[in-house]
Amino acid sequence: MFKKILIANRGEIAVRILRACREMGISTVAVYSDVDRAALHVRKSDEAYNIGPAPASESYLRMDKILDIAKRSGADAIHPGYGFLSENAKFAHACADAGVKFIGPTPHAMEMMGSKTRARQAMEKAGVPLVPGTSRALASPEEGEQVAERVGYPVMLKAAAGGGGKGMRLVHSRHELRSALESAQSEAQRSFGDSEVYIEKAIVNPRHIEMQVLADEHGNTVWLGERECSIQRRHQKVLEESPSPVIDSDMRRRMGEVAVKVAQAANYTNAGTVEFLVDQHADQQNNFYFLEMNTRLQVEHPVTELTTGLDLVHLQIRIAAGEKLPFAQSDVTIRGHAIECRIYAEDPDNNYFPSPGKITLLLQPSGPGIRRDSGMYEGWNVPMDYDPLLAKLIGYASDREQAIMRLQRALGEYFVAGIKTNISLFQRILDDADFQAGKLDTGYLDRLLAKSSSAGAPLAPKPEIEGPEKIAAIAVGLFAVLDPASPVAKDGGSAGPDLVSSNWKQKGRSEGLR
Ligand code: MV4
Repeated sequence: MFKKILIANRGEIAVRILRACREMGISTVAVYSDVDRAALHVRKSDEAYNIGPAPASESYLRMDKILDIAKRSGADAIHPGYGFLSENAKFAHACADAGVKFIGPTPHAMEMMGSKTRARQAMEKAGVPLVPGTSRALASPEEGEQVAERVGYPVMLKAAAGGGGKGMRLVHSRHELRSALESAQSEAQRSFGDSEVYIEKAIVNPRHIEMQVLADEHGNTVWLGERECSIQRRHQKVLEESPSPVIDSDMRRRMGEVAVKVAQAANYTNAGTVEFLVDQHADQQNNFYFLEMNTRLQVEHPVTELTTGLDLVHLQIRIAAGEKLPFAQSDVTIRGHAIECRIYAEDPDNNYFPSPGKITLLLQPSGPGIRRDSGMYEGWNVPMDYDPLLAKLIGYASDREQAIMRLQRALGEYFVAGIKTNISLFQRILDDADFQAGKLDTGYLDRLLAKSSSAGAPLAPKPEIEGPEKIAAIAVGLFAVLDPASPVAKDGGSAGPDLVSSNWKQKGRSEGLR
């Protein structure tokens, strides 16, 4: 087993990985940028090293600096978390060259899944169900028109190097195709340095459902159940749950077996997620199609941990250390229901733009069936330089209804002052009749948000805390700000929460106007 692991990440996921290491008796090395000197992951690690200025390109994305710290600190493995270098095949290669184990799949598997056309070719060969379309770059608009006639409009143009929605174009008819192809190709070139674009039949209002897999380095691969990820906005997931309200045990098994087939066709090792689009037919059985495979631990992994009782980070580390999976597919049982809310530093009254600043008061939920994975603490300054995910609040219970009730209760206990958060959005989703009925697809959240804005004035946000508790919380916050001995009073305290760094807000605005 490894003695020391370097965590090449920040925020809640770095804390999550630190916890697993602590439980396993492995010492930890944190890395941090200039603005993260006081971050929670730095405080909780055994050793921490500065890796440069705030921009990720000068710190968390610097392979050379991170590998240098790994050598200097004597780390024998690196956990990349999600984002940053987690799906970078070059980095996985460089780790191997430096004699440090990369906790994740091989560079080969990462490369295959990084190219959506290569992945489609391999999966087609393996007999995995794909959305009808091409598995090669479109050579001309004429070829695009031919394929579109064959599979039927609407069609989706996608960048081979893409994923996550970038370089994607929905095309409704023949006369739109040529210009959509040109703009998709130039966006793909600008974003990825690769203009390759392919075509798929567009599934209208699909569900986005993904399957967790785990594979050891001895040829054993298992599936661990699905996560329903349809509630998202601008390709950013907001709430995920497991199991999906629309999948029965037969479809789950078929999807799980296809996901294992995908992993095996890629010679996949460690934790991975196979994404599917599920189309909805009122009259017939739902079809599912392979979309892409994410070659990392995902943000929403806790819902799978709760429904399977497994610790995915422990298992990732054990697999990377060369151990065999300690269980077989027949040992995996899925029990209960888990729902995750991604708590972001965002302003619900300002189109969910990022809202950085100092957390002046923080009251956090706990209690039965509640898990909280968080990277924030009272007095911490949320920087504007990274993804504004603050914490994940996960509700777990024996069934979906009770998981919803527990989350509603826990969200009411959350009190974050000094910055804006999207906590009120989750109260709305969990209170919504369509959500409660499990009527979800990838258009759900936009419809929910459109409902309140078309009703004129925005809905009054539900206060997180009511009555005397709220007054007490505000008083505590005021005293904290007024007390010169309080860490909260040191800087930004007198400026007030609404005057803190508008830099990020401006950045958010300019990106929103893109
Ligand atoms: C699609 C699709 C419909 N038909 N492909 C968006 C992100 C990228 N990973 C794939 N995406 C989609 N691909 C076909 N053939 C609809 C989407 C899509 C989507 C997928 C998952 C979650 C949210 C989404 C929101 C809009 C579009």
